[in-house]
Amino acid sequence: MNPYVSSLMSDVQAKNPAQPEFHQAVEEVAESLVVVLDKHPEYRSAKILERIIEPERVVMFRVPWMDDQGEVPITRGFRIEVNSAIGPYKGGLRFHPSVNLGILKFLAFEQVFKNSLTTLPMGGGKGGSDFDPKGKSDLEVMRFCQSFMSELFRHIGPNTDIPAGDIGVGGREIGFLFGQYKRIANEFTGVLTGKGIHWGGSLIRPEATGYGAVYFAANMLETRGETLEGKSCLVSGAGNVAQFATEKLTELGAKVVTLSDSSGHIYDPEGINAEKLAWVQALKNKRRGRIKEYAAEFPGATYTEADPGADHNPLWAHKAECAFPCATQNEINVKDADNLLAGGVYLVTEGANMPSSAQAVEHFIDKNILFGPGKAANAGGVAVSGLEMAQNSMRYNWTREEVDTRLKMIMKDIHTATVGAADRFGTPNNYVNGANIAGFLKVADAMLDQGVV
Ligand code: NDP
Ligand code: 2IT
Repeated sequence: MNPYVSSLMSDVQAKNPAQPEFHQAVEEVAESLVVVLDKHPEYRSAKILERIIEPERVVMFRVPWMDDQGEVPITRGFRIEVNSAIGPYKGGLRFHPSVNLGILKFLAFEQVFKNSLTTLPMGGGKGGSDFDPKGKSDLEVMRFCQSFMSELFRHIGPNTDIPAGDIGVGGREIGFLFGQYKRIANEFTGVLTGKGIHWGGSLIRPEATGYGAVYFAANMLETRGETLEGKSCLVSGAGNVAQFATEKLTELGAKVVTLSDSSGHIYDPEGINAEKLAWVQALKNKRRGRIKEYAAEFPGATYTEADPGADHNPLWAHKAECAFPCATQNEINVKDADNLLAGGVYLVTEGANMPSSAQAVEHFIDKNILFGPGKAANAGGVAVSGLEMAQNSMRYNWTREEVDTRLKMIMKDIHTATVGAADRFGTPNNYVNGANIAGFLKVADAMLDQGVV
């Protein structure tokens, strides 16, 4: 390891114990930036990276609520406001039992670079709770959201910090959160994104992360004179990002053969066409069922139960050309990376945040495959959140086509900036370095301009 990174990481680990995902995210960025900091001693002496690593503010609070049995579960709420150099804090809320300080700090840290790449004026933040929406009634989810917002509201605002969705937070949760914010603040503002279409939401926001990841993949393939048409694709997850990645891939002539949830994955060699996807969307978004049911519904498809003790995920062992991890962090370990490469995959586009372990990323880069890291490839979601904020400020709505055209342009700009920075700093085709460097430079220059704050 580079001596600067090694000393930085000892400090980060000492100051932030038991936060492995945060350490992983910081180390990757620091490794990419060594060459930049060598060329620009002004960033090093102003401690720009060290300052970005230390969140501007961390809020942690109690969220008591009452379940349908009259019990009072105590859950924990968080909002991590990492950096506001180029705009108000912006980033999603995650409701999942695995949520803790370290996971949200990694997500908020990544968000700073991602938001910078979008070309829009947004700083970085993230929040959430260890509340598990799975198996809860709508009323339980509403009571939880109201309690959560009763504290969160004092830390956010349309010019301060604008949360949105992430794992476990979709249209239903954003609705309950917005209702409570509006009631407390007595203001109808664009304080959250991912809102309903008739109350301030933007067209294409639900689709944006998945669509954007596919546009990014198409841009990557274009550098090799190829398109997605006819390509066989592995997609993980079955939530927001996975659903709309599948929709766009199918529309562009690719064949998606897998989907998953935390219980297991389905493999459909015929491909998950529009009609089957509509069934999955009803299953997941309305009935809130499990992906296992797909195999019973569609003959020819198989279901494989997840084995938490296994050293690899069999989803990544199917033969294909492209892979779109769209579930969660570290879902591709080094064995999975080997399986992907052995199965013929030469494009990995991360719809999820940090779905590939550090070692898996190393394998992809070593083999010189097209590897699109999440902070570039999945930035379409937050980009359209930025467009939702713009529309809210104008009190006007763009059409579906207008938003989609802007999303395509933004993904293209992110691709160009990423490839350009990788080239300029001596690691051509390395999208990891390119995204980290391009995302960093804009924030770093803004921080230099704004003095020691
Ligand atoms: P959803 O809650 O809609 O879906 C998440 C999916 O991933 C579900 O199928 C879920 O299965 C699965 N999953 C979640 N946690 C795990 C786990 N620990 N192990 C295995 N499977 C898991 O979330 P999104 O689709 O919104 O988010 C997916 C990923 O994309 C996350 O990494 C998120 O941070 C990232 N992302 C999301 C954006 C957005 O706009 N929504 C924007 C950019 C990135 P199950 O139902 O069993 O839990
Ligand atoms: O990880 C992410 O970029 C998101 N969950 C979306 C954030 C947003 O503010 O739209």
